[in-house]
Amino acid sequence: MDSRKCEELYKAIIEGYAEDAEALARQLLDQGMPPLQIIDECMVPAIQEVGRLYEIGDYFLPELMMGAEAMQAALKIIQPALRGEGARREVLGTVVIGTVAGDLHDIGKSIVATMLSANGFDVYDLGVDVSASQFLDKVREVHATILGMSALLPTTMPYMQRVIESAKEAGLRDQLIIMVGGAPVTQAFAEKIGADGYADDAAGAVKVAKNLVAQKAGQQKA
Ligand code: B1M
Repeated sequence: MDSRKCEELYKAIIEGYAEDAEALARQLLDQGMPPLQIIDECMVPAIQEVGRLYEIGDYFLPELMMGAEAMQAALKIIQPALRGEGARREVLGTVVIGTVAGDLHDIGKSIVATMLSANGFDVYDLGVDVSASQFLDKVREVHATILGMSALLPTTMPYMQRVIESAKEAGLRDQLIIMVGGAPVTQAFAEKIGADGYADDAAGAVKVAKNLVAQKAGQQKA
C-alpha cells in the first residue's frame, strides 16, 4: 500500500482541496486500504489539525469550512465502502441519531451513523440542529431502540440533558437506550446527564450499542 497517498489525503484536507481529497480517497480504496483505517489514519488527524490551526489563529472560518468540505468530499467516497463492509445478518435494533439543537457539526455523527448501519442497526439520521421534539417524534414513529446524540460545542452539550428530560416527560425514557458522543463529551458527562452509553469514536459506538442492546434484552428476559 502506498502510504504517501494517505499523507497526500491528509494534506488535501488541511489545505481544503475537496477534489483532490475525493480523488485520493478513491485511490486509497482502490489500493485496498480498509475504509475505517482511511478515516482514522488519513482523515481524522487532518481535520483535527485544521481545528488546531483555527484555534491558534493561523486559520480563519473560511479555511475551517474548506477543510470540512474536503473532509466531507472524501467521506462521501468512503461511506459506501464502510457500509458494504458489514455483513447484515439480522437487525440488532433501530437507531435515531442526530446532532443536537444549535450545533451544525455533523462529520463525526455521520461516521457513527454509517458504522452503526454497517453493523446491523437500522439508522435514521436526522442531521444537525435537531430539537428534542424532532428526536422524540422520530423515536415514536420508528419505535427506536437507541437514541443517539452528538455535540461538538460545550455550549450545545447541555441540550443533551434537555432531550433526556423530555424523553422522561414523554414517558419514553425507560424503553430507550440513550447514547451520547462528540469531541467535548466525556464518560463522566454522559453519566451526569443520565445517558446509558458513551463512546469516543465510531468503532467504540458500535461496541457500546451492541452491549447495551444485549444487556437490555437480558433484562427483558429476566
Ligand atoms: Co467547528 N468548532 N465551529 N466547525 N469545528 C470545533 C468543534 C472547535 C473545537 C474548533 C477549535 O476551535 N479548535 C471549536 C469549538 C471550541 C469550543 O467551543 N470550545 C469550533 C467552533 C468554535 C466553531 C464555530 C463556533 C466557528 C464560528 O462560526 N466562529 C462554528 C459553530 C457552528 C455551530 O455548530 N453552530 C463552527 C463551525 C464549523 C464548520 C461548519 C466550519 C465545520 C463543521 C462542518 C460539518 O460538520 N459539516 C467545523 C469543524 C470541521 C470543526 C472541527 C475542526 C472538526 C470537527 C470534526 O469533524 N471532527 C472541530 C475541531 C475538533 O474537533 N478538533 C471544530 C472529526 C470527527 C470525526 O470527530 O466529530 O469528534 P468528532 O466525532 C468522533 C467522536 O467524537 C465520536 O465518533 C466520531 C468518529 O470517530 N462521536 C460519537 C461523535 N458523535 C458521537 C455520537 C455517539 C458516539 C460517538 O453516540 C451517539
